[in-house]
Amino acid sequence: MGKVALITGITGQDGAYLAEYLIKKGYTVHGIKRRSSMFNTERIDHLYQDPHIENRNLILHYGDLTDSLNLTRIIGETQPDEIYNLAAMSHVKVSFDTPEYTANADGLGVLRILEAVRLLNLTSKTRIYQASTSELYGLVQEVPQKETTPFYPRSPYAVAKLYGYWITVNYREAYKMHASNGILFNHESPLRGETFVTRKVTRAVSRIALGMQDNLFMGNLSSKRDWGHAKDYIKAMYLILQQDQPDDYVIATGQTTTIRDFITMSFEEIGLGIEFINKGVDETAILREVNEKTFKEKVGDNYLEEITRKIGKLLVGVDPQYFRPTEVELLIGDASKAKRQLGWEPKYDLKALVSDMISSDLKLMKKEFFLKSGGYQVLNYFE
Ligand code: NAP
Ligand code: F7E
Repeated sequence: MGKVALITGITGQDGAYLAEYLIKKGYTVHGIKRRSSMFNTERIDHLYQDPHIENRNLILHYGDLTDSLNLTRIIGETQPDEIYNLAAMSHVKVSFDTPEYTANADGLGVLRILEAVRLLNLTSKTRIYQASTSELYGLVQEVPQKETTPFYPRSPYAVAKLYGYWITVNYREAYKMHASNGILFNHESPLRGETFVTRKVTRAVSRIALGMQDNLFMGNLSSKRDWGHAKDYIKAMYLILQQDQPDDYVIATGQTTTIRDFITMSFEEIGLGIEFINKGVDETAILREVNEKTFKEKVGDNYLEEITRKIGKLLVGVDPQYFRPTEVELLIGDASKAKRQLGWEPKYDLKALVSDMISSDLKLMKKEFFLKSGGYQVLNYFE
């Protein structure tokens, strides 16, 4: 019999990669999914199995981190060996607009899971992974940040996650539960939500290349992030729960990059050279050159003429609506402990991550472009 895992947030970026990873390892995976007016299972559709299939290895349950009765019932019914608590209102900027809900889901939600495991007498069976975050370091007190660096959260999201972090440590100490925190630094992928900065950029760069959009407006271009690939980071989650002893680990690449440089790298990936000029809210980026060979190879001959006409034009501007009331200016993690104790090592560097995201978004945008233009009419014609 393989192990049983329960993943909250299975419809999210990490949940989708982790579900696939665990199923490949022979797990039966139960996932908690919020009810919404549409399916919202795009990221896991390739793993979905009809409920009439015997011995399914992916089973979805409706649930919500704000509903303790429902969480307790699902945990009781599924009796998981491992719980990965990935569900959260995960957008830092949005947490300033929905602070109470964020505290409820991201803070109290963690307590609901820990307490359900305790009340169901599963403390010696069920191991728990809590999705903690580098946002806990906020106004950083040390560079680079490691497990012993003091926290200084800078958003309602980070403050809620601070409660989640400490309640996990408390249940571990009070009830001897195998409950661990992964303090993960930013991790991205083609499955990243469209409003996080990396995906916003790779989508926009792809659309600009295809002539679907003229330019892109951003917030703080100077903040620095330590970006890894989600595919590498979900492996660390798994490794954390395979240890004999529960513990807390920083997961990071140890490299940090400004948003500005991430944008430059993304345009470079398809052969477009941009230059940033001016400062503050007046900062813009202009298209300076097109490397025809790279552009043709990555995007296609058809789009070359139009992009060449954009040389000298504005591609990136700043819009203060994307600024945050309090910003996290710098994050860079030291994952030595995870490397040493878990044997964790990331495979992707930032260049490989950008390349993966751009190539995926170019494919997606070409499909959208096709459907919105002639392709749509052709499809209609056959309906
Ligand atoms: P994500 O793509 O935003 O996914 C979040 C998941 O949580 C989605 O499945 C979402 O469901 C679900 N969810 C939100 N509120 C819920 C609620 N009240 N009840 C049940 N489910 C709820 O986030 P991610 O990037 O995969 O991140 C996974 C976890 O790691 C999150 O806890 C995040 O805060 C944390 N984290 C992320 C990073 C990162 O860089 N990605 C770094 C450190 C920590 P819907 O699909 O219905 O919205
Ligand atoms: O912002 C700046 C923004 O929203 C990164 C979540 O997964 O990682 C994520 O939180 C930086 C910030 O991620 C735009 O001000 C500039 O400095 O991609 P982000 P985040 O806030 O770091 C942590 C580890 C988590 O735990 C969270 O769940 O980019 N920025 N211009 C912008 N950010 C966005 N979203 N949009 C912009 O236009």
